[in-house]
Amino acid sequence: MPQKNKTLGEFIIENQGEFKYSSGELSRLINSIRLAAKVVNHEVNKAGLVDILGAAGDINVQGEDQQKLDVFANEAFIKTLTNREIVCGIASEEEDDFITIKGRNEKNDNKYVVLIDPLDGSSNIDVNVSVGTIFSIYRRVTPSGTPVTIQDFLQPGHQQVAAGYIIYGTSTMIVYTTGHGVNGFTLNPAIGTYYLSHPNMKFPETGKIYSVNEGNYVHFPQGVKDYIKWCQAEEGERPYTSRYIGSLVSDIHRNMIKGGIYIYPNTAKDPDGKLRLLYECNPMAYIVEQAGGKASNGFERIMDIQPATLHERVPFFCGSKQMVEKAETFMEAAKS
Ligand code: AHM
Ligand code: MG
Repeated sequence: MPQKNKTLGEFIIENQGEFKYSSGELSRLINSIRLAAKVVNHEVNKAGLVDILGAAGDINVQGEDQQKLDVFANEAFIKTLTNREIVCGIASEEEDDFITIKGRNEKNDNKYVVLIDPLDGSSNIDVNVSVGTIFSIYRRVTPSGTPVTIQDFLQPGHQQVAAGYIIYGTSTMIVYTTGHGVNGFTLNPAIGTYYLSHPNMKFPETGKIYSVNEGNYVHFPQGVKDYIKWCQAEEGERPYTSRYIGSLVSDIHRNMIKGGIYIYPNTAKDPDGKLRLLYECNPMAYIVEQAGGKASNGFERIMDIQPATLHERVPFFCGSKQMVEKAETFMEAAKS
């Protein structure tokens, strides 16, 4: 049982043994993500000064181009993971194709691939509303000593060895799992250290919050429309409360603490939904399940879907177990 007042660094070292392949590599990898997250956090916190310091696309005083934050975050994570030579490949929501990393002496002998959404919640970046980073880690399936292939990235979510998110909110937090529950660490910006603030996070079995972009209501499948109407009906604990930030990480983080459901369904316009299976849904599903919640596409478990392409999208229903199960009953009933 994790203790409070512990730093993330101490926690990683102490829990290294829990991981079945423990060789220190996964710990080093999570350490690198922790480092890159601090760099991105620093940049995200400066975003409000953009009018003073110059907007994306401008030239700054050093004569360098100002970057958009999502491009900055993408480069920060890729650079940190590449320089430390601990992964054999990276796939990013911001890149068309995966990146091969040969590693020490070009031996291609690193074990892990990382899939990352470097800065999610893009519509919130310029308006001082929380955004997040989402990451997912797998062991490669192709033999060590050879360059990674697409097969190393197209693994179903249940093969993840770790997943996490960083939330750049009123405070900055890292929340992650290696398959032994979920723990959250809050950054003390004065000294640049993350402290274990949310040990052993658990999704409440049920809740009163539903999070969905109701502006798309007319395009939703009938099952989702029916579920929303049920959430709004006056009976027992209902009507529920609607809360939608439009930042997946923040919406799910809040729901994990308070109890709730997040839905991004398929719509008439987007028949596969909006969210990406590999960069957004699988890592969030792993965290949510590890916290006792549930994640599905409305019919089947997200982490059992066999991905076919790197950037594929999937409808996403995720949150308190009983709420997701209820939504699924509406989806099933409206199927015929
Ligand atoms: P992004 O990867 O372009 O940032 O999009 C993902 C985001 C999620 O964080 C959020 O839940 C959703 O898109 C919001 O979409 P919408 O504005 O359509 O409601
Ligand atoms: Mg995204």
